[in-house]
Amino acid sequence: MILRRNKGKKRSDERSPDATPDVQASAERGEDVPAGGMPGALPAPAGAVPESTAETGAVSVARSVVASPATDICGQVRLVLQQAAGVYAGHAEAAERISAHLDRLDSPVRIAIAGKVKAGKSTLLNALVGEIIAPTDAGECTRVVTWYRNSNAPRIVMRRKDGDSRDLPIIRQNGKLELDLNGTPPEEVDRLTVDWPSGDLATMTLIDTPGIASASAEVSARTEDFLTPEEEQGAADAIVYLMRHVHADDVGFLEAFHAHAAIGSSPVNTVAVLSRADEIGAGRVDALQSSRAIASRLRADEKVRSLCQTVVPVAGLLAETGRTMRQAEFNALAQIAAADRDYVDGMLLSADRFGRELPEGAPALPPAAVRTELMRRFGLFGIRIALPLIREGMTDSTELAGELVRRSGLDDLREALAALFTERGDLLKARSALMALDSILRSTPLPESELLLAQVEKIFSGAHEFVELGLLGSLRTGAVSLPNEQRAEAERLLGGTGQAQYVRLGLAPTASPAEIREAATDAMSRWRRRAENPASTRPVADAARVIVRTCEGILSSLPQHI
Ligand SMILES: Nc1nc2c(ncn2[C@@H]2O[C@H](COP(=O)(O)OP(=O)(O)O)[C@@H](O)[C@H]2O)c(=O)[nH]1
Ligand SMILES: [Mg+2]
Repeated sequence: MILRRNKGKKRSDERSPDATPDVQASAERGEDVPAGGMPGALPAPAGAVPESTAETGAVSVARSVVASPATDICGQVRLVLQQAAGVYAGHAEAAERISAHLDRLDSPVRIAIAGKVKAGKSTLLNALVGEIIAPTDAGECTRVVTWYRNSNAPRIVMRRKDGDSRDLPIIRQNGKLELDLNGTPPEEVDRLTVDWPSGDLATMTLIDTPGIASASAEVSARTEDFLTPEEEQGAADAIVYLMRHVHADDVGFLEAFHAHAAIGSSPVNTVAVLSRADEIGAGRVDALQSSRAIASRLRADEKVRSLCQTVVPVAGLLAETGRTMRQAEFNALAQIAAADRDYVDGMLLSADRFGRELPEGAPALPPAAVRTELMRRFGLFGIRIALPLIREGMTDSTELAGELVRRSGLDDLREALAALFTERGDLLKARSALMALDSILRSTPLPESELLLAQVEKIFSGAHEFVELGLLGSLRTGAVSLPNEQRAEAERLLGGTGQAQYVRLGLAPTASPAEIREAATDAMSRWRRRAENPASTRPVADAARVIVRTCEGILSSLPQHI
């Protein structure tokens, strides 16, 4: 098996249609495993959204991770990295990269937020963290790749391209973290690292990127450099890709990502967000419903399916404001809600009108500057939904904030990230590390490299989690084709909508071990019949065998006496 990492080289032509199950089957037969079958090399997204949650785009939160026959993937990867560290001890650069990957195994999964300039990336990052720590809109810091990591104490470090690193001052104004490069031109900055105490960052490190195909070719190049790094330790384990309006070229970007094998981007580690969802239909109050319908169509689209695991609509601004709302903002909204309804409706025809100075004789309302700021924070849509809620009797700012977050779709995204990235974090980190090690072994060959390469390949093709991930990818890209209903079940069983056993088996979160056993036994016999059916094509039979093994894994994890 060959794990290539050729920057910019198209990979689609390298795929073998039945790659993953073949890998599994070949591995079982002890044969050499063919190229292209491993989850890392194959772009492959996971998980059709199950019927019940398809409307909201929610992916069930997985709470207990399925026990798999191949235990502790990180342990296996750590071992091979440690061996490699010994072998490469005399090669400073390689040794440093290996050591960085060893450290990475113990850190949270790294998720990059990518998409065009102004897609709403930084706003969404703030919404996910629940604090305004990423600069939005203009400003030089929005042009720099910035890492946000959980830490006990806040610290901001700027690493320059010339290797120099220095601390930057921590300035917070109006609840907002101000990033200031201290006069360093953004093009000379390699990255900023913001260490910030945050429960939300404890499970994932978020990486804000400047934007792809931006008006400025240079900013765009910086994002692409990040996403296709020469040094893999700079890479992310997973990507949230924001699409503001769905244009053909957005799909083009996703494809371009996947064409870069270096980034390790694949449908299994990419979630797409239909961002600024409130703007769909010019801020009408049913905007989010429309955005859900669009997301649902996108999820069903074969092309989109082959590029990402799911598509979630999110009104990022609403979410950011909901999570950081202040009492003063609620009070200002309450004053507007109490004023003459017709007059306020007239102001709400446009953002401009809402922020204008009022003529003589107008109702008593907050000053223009306050209204303009409300518009910036809530958007037309946010104000249009907040006012009726207050008029209907909402008096508590926390309650309003919660409602805005609920309507923003943020929870759906958080659930998707939990189910598909953080709960699968070890696997994604192990995948990143193996891909990086593979590249080091090939680019700096030593006498022992071959042996280490064989070990890397053995983990990729032998560890059931990787085989599952690879099969998920093949199902999403259509490399392995099943009838729709079977495909949805297969993806679910493989963890494509969440890792918990009940999610995989399509059961309720309250399912008892006995119910889990029954469902897993049923699924196992169904897929065993497919595996053994002479009418099944080879890829289908191989895929079915992988799923049977998944069911066996679930069953073997259950207490014996049930
Ligand atoms: N209406 C609306 N505006 C948004 C939303 N998300 C971001 N924006 C605005 O779009 C502009 C760019 O957002 P930003 O997060 O800086 O985009 P980035 O360049 O992708 O990081 C800012 O003025 C945001 O307030 C959203 O969900 N709805
Ligand atoms: Mg930004």
